[in-house]
Amino acid sequence: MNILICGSTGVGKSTLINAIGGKKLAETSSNTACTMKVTGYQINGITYFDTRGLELKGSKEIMKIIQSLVTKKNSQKDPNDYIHLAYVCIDEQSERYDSTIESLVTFLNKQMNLPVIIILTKAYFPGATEFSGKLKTKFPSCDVVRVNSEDIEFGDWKAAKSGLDELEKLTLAKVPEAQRRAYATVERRGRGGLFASLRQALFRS
Ligand SMILES: Nc1nc2c(ncn2[C@@H]2O[C@H](COP(=O)(O)OP(=O)(O)OP(=O)(O)O)[C@@H](O)[C@H]2O)c(=O)[nH]1
Ligand SMILES: [Mg+2]
Repeated sequence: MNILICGSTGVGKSTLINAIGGKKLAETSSNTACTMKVTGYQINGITYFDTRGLELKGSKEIMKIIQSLVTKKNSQKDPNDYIHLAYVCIDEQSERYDSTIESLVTFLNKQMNLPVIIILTKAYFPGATEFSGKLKTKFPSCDVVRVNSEDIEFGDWKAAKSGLDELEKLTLAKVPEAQRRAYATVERRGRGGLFASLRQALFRS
């Protein structure tokens, strides 16, 4: 299973990978754009692809890189090599997403037929669910989960890591759908081979 992780710069894509892996795998930075090229990290049988963040300047160029990566991967013969699921990260504290993020979600979910989980990172405050509610309404075909990937403290105030168990459960629940969609993409390209009709029957949703 391959998962693509994308979103704006500094939202916490690499920090999320480190939280999932339980150790420092990817470089992170609190003040500059950090991840510059796509890197795959294997954690418990899943490959997570960390990508360069969409920056205000140059977001179109980075968007193109992500689009061509997914298009290339999902044109391969073997559906096991596809990107099967996308995590689109949005910083909950910013309470905003721009039109590039909207286009990215549409590209992944509609054009590439991938299940998309929108991850609200830096979700420090358990009761603050207004923004996630807005996103659920805006992107009804995506799941939305709130995650705090790192413990944080500021004076007397503390927020512990949270949401990672929920993300794991949600990801597990998405596996059959992700597989079905990958096979459906192969079918559409006419590369179904001998068992094409069997697959069609099995995976018809
Ligand atoms: N407490 C807390 N800090 C976070 C979280 N996500 C990211 N951070 C912090 O935010 C900063 C940026 O995180 P990165 O993981 O480097 O962000 P990125 O999305 O990979 O950024 P680029 O590689 O530049 O695109 C780091 O200082 C992290 O420690 C989170 O969920 N909780
Ligand atoms: Mg990064």
